[in-house]
Amino acid sequence: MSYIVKCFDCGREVKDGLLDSCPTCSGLLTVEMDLSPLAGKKLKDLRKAPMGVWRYAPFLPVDQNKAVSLLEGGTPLYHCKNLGEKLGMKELRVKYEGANPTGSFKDRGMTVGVSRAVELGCKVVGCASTGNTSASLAAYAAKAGLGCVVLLPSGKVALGKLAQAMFYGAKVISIDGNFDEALDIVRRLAKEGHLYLLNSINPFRPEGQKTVAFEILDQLDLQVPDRIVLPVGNAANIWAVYKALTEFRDLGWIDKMPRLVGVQASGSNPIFKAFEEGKHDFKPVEHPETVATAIRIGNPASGRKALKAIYDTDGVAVEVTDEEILVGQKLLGRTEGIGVEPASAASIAGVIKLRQSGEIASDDQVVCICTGNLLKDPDTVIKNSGEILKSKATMEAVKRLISN
Ligand code: AN7
Repeated sequence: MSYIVKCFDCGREVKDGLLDSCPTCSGLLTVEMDLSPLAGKKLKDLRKAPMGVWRYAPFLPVDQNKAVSLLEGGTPLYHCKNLGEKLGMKELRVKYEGANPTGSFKDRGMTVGVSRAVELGCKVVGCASTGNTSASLAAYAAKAGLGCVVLLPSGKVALGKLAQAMFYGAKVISIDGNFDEALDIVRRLAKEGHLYLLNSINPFRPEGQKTVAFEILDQLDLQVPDRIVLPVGNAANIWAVYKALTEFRDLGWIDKMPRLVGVQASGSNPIFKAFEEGKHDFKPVEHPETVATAIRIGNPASGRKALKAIYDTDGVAVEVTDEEILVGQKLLGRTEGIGVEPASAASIAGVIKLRQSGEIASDDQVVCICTGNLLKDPDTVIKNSGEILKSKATMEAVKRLISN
């Protein structure tokens, strides 16, 4: 396990482990793993280890023996035949990240990120969050015995996520502003040494998040799907997936790349807009809004990485409305029994849209990454699931209701 941290923009190596951007050009940071220990090896050599993030330890920049782990990863890959049939697709699959320990894909990045914090000797970790990052960080910080500070946009964090951050003992600070403003503050706190930053601009976070793509390929016995579809908020996860794919490709474990589809909510769509204009950089959206509060982000920190991931794989960015997101969420639940939060349903809504436009063909093999659990956002679920029937406590009254 050896690696360097380097600048995504100027390529220079960065040695100071506490920086969140390049000291020379202020660019984004990324980890470059030395994969030479894996030369001549095959995926099956890793399969002796149980499913999960740490099966892929040779691809991760922290010592597995000192890892802070809650046994994350190893989530189901469902073949969605019912929904596929409705959409005229044979090979639609859902990678269900809601099955992670805190109910979202963030746990994959956090096991690596918090392990890194411990390695550096940091005592307090922190993040800004639309909810899931804070829930995950709070849990891993508790496990590691670290202090934890989370900054949340006031009134815009789904109830389940807020409950988790409070429950695991983080100092929860509600900011009178949006995620982008909270991130700006927490980055400055990190710079002044008040905490170790564990947002996904920390390049160790995407390293853990790579494992969702490793697992998809592992579960498909290295049959490369035509497309991988995922929601884009702060935009690190699509980069992580891209990076994972390039690593398997560079080892010769796969010989082609899936096309990546980044899905944004139409009220928070800077990456979609940049893609439409063929640009490699984006303009922030000033007042992001969407029912999918997890991706209510106007100035995605890893936006340029996301655009590279999309262009390099001959992929696309799409936008979906809140209504389309809620339709996708309900359809997945009611045809497959899979419950995901609105941001995750954006990936389903994206598939529906691209299938209708013909961009996705009926025999395309498609994997949707559904990033978070239904129970994260019970308010939205209850609002959109119809009425509860009320009854007197008698057999007759109940019978009347069920025969209606
Ligand atoms: C369920 O928790 O940004 O594009 O602060 O919770 O890598 O940001 C959450 C993001 C998708 C977007 N799905 O991933 C946070 C946060 C769910 C999410 C995303 C998020 P990125």
